Amino acid sequence: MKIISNIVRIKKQVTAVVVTLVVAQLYVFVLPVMAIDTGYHAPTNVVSNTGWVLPAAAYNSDNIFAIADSGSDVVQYGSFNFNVPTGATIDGIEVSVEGFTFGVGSRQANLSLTWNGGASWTSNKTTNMPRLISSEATRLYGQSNDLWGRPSWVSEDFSNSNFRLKIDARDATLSTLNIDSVAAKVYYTLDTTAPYTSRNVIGGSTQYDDWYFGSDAPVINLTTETGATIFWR
Ligand SMILES: [Ca+2]
Ligand SMILES: [Ca+2]
Repeated sequence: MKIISNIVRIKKQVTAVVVTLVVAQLYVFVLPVMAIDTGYHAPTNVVSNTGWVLPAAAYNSDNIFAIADSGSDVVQYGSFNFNVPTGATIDGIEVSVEGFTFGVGSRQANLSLTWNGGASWTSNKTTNMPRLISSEATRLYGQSNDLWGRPSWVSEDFSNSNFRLKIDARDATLSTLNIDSVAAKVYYTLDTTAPYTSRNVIGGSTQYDDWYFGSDAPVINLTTETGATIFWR
């Protein structure tokens, strides 16, 4: 009896695990909002520069460095080529900096962002890049829920004409700030709640190419039962 009882108990546990997995999968599919990020985008333009040596070297991680080495070094990077969908809710912005500080002193920088072509700037975030005596490192500033002091952003703020990253490395010391690469990532949420459009499908296979998933435009083949209804915006 005890053996049978244990088997029954094990069966119940296995069933519970299977049910949990099925529920978890369904939850993913019916989630009403979609949290997404753009992935890291590197700048492709030096909009303005005072004092930095080789500022464009920060476009790529290749151990060729943009260098701040004097008292007036300020650079503005632009043209990140973001494609944030219109109407998305902006959740956060993250900036990645790869590099190190070197020499007498510890030159760091203030990072700030503009959303209107340089007319206004966010609050600063001060870097904490390591000294070369250890090694270079990639460090992150901002995160998935950090709006850099602004109450909100809109997708248009990330256009190439509006969005820039400023790196202000003015410092009186003899140390240098050496940056191998910079990049930025935008976290956003797509509104997948109403209003939806619905369509009754006659049946068979129907192809639609007007689905909207961020920057992609996938073609999705739908095969439905006669009488099924699909919803989209
Ligand atoms: Ca490197
Ligand atoms: Ca580089």
